[in-house]
Order: sequence, then structure tokens, then C-alpha cells
Amino acid sequence: MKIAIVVSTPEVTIQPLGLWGDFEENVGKIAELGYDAIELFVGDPGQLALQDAKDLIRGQGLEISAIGTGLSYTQYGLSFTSPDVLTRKRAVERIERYVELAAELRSNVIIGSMKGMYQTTYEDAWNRLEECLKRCTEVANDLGVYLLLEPLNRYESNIINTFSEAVRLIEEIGSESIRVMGDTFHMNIEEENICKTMRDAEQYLAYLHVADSNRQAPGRGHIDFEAIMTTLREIGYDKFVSAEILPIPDQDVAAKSAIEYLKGLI
Ligand SMILES: [Mn+2]
Repeated sequence: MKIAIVVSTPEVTIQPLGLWGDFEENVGKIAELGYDAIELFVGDPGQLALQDAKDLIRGQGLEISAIGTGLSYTQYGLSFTSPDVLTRKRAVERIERYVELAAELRSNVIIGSMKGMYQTTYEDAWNRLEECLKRCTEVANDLGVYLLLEPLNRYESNIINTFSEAVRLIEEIGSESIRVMGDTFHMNIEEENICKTMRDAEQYLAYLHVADSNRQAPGRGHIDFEAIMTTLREIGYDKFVSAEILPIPDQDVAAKSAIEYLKGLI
């Protein structure tokens, strides 16, 4: 099991659930704290100075666990369930750019917020999402990248709130290039039992965001991370656990307390 944390790339103008600001300084801090990897929070992949970022991260001996794409919905309004065909087309093209970026960085692409908040029927939204994701998996498959489908809680999206929906969609899509990822903050709201949910989806589970019940660093709320880490160990999970957390009391303290707490449980 390897530990990562969200860091925004230099072109991002808003605070992510992780570190923001001077990119070089943040990458140095993360390496110093003992993290294995960085999860890159990228806005427009076209605006990222890729080679610089890559050199900096590799220079610190860190991996790039995944690429977060949420800004493409929250800032750019691109959604897979939009009733507007042009918006969906642009959303697919945007993910294709992220997949190319991930291929360059030997990383994977998270699909969370870009599922959108639909205002049509569930069935229409499902079909639109499935069609878009099928197209994205073709590019992902060609480039050897995984798409990580993340269930979000009901206040952030109204489709794929649970692992069971995510697994059903993945099975319908029928591609090896799409997998499910968890986020303990969302799972705490939506799933009956976080550990059982992960066990049941063991064959599809490819990534995990960790945040406590209040979305702060693990250990600062009331989620049972001891049980979660035990479950991950028992199912032989050897992938990334990535801190996606509020900068409370500030981002440096949050980053430090997350790694210390998680290392204490491994
Ligand atoms: Mn998440």
C-alpha cells in the first residue's frame, strides 16, 4: 500500500482538497513528509507545463498516483450527463486529454464530478454517462491508462452514489480499462458498511481517497480507519491510498497529520 496526497498543479487558481500554492515548494514538502506519491489536481490539461511538473516530481522520487479532473466540471461545466450533446462531446475530449497526460506520467484518471448533476430522468442520465465513458475507455485502453470511477455522495452528484451502481455501470461498459475507486468521506454517507463494500468490490477496487467523516485528515473525525486499513490488508490491496482533505487547520498541518496517522496504521 502506498500513500499519496492531492496537490494542485501551478495553473490551478482555487484551493483543492489538498495542497495549493507554490508547486515546487509543495512537492518538496510532500517528499519530506514521507509520502510515496502525488495525486495531481489539474484544471485544463492544455495549460499545464507538463515537462516541468514531471521533472520536479520525479526529481523528488515521487510517483504520480492519479490525475484529478473535478475542476473540469466545477470550473468548466463539462459533464457526461448533460442533456447538451456538445457539452458531452467536450467532456469526452477533455478526458481524452487527461488520459494522454496520464499516459505521459504513468498514471491514471479519476472520474468523479464530471458525471455531473443531471436534471433529466435517471435512465437518460445513465445512458449518456455510459456512452461517454465507453468512448473514454477506448482511448484509455489504447494508452494503457485506467479510468477510476468514483462514487460521490448525493449532495455532489445524483448518479453513481454507491459502489453497487459503479460496479453495475463498469460491468455494462465491459472494458478492462475502467475500475472503481472509493472515497471514505462519500462512503461514510452512502454505504451501509465501508469495509464490506470494499470487500464485495475487491476485484474492481483500484484506488482509495481517504478523508475523515468531516473531510479533514484521517484521524480528525470518527471514521474507523483501523478497520479500513485492516480490510485493505486482508484483501491484498497494494495500490494507492490518497489523502483528499480539507486544509484544516491549514494545509501543512493537515498533510503532516494525514501521513503520520496513516503510517501508524500500516
Ligand atoms: Mn474523492
